[in-house]
Amino acid sequence: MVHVNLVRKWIYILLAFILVLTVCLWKESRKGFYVSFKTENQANHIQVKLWRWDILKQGTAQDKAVNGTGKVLSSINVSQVNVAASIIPAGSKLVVKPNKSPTFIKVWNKDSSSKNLNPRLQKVRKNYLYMNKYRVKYTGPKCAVKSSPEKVLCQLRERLNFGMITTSDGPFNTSEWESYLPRKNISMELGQLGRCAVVSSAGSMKSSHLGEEIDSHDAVLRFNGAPTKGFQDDVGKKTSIRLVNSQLITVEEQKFVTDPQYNSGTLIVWDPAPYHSDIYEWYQKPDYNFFKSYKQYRKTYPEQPFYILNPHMQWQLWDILQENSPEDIQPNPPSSGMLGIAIMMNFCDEVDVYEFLPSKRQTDICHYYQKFFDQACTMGAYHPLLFEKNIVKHLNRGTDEDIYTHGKVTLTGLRNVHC
Ligand code: NCC
Repeated sequence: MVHVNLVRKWIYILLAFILVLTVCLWKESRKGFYVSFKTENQANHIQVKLWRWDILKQGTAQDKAVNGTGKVLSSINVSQVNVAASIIPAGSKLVVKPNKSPTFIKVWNKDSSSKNLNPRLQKVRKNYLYMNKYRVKYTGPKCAVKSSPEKVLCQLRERLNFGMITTSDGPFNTSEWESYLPRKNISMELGQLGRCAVVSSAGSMKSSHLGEEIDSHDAVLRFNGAPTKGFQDDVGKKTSIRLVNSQLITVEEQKFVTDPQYNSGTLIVWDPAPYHSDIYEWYQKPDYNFFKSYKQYRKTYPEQPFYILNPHMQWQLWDILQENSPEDIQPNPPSSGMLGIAIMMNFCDEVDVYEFLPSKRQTDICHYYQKFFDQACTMGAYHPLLFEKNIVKHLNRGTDEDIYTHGKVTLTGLRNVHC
């Protein structure tokens, strides 16, 4: 009897021991550990907690993360490229744990390729390459690897002419044009700006609650018909500059002249021109003949500064995009978004760009102010948007977390760049 009790006692002790061991092991397996890795942004080392089960799934990801040997382009949709895609094997999960709850971070990959576009957009890009409407004859270098961010900033600073059309530009040298074109130089008009915001029109601006943050900037640039009224909470209400394309002011001429949303701030219009053509050639055959509505607007609102962007700038910028892309980019001018970013980099000390690189709110809804779905708005069809976004990601001084949560990138003003 004594013997049986002893055995029973030992069995209980053993069971208790196994239970404690199981609990300990379970607790241990829940603990993450830190792996410091470099994001694409050289300036940022972020502490990322890789959960052990992820590491177990992906083998020696920790080593790969640290020494960078796991460099792959993720096979997932480019718009959903994982922040870790360049350092952790495709398909693996990166868990960032700044607080308690793990979250997936997905941000734009600066090496996104046209292969990541959906088949329709790949076809559209090929068609534009074939059409070559603006007779692009690019003879400069095409870099398999982008130049360093510092070098790209120097290319922007040294090669872009941010001038607006004046009466000294060939066909505009008439008394009639003299009465329409603003007398004041745009640099004088805007002055030296400190912190600036560029607000993309993307659907992902919706529900962002970024309005207050955007309005806290010294100057805010918006595009085309992007409204603020009714959307203040998400996009703010300040408009210092509005960059419009010639299509908007020609096709929607009536609205452009009568809609009061265009009346605030400085207006700049741009029109696609033949590749590095002279101003005479462009003037005779603009993409959209916007001169009539420009004049009409100027007559109606003579006090509002309204400039015409010198068409040389679009192709100077395009050349830099092409030079820093390993594949052929659409031979069409950069989007208003990219032109506006470059313009603000010229006038401001620092530029925060919102939702040009999609945040966690990414959606196929084209604009925050319309219910229209098309992936082309984010990934590009006519404009080489994909390649523009690659460069902007490359130049970002902010964190990947800022992109993920606010769709925000921070760029250096060109006057602060020393080449
Ligand atoms: O759509 P759009 O651009 O006016 O948008 C302004 C800039 O915001 C960025 N954007 C927009 C939507 C989105 N989902 N992601 C983004 O990153 C882009 O950088 C974009 O340039 C243009 O560039 O001028 C464009 O203009 C429209 C249209 O002409 C105007 O809205 C006026 O109606 C073009 N759409 C069409 O022609 C149908 C668009 O291709 C480019």
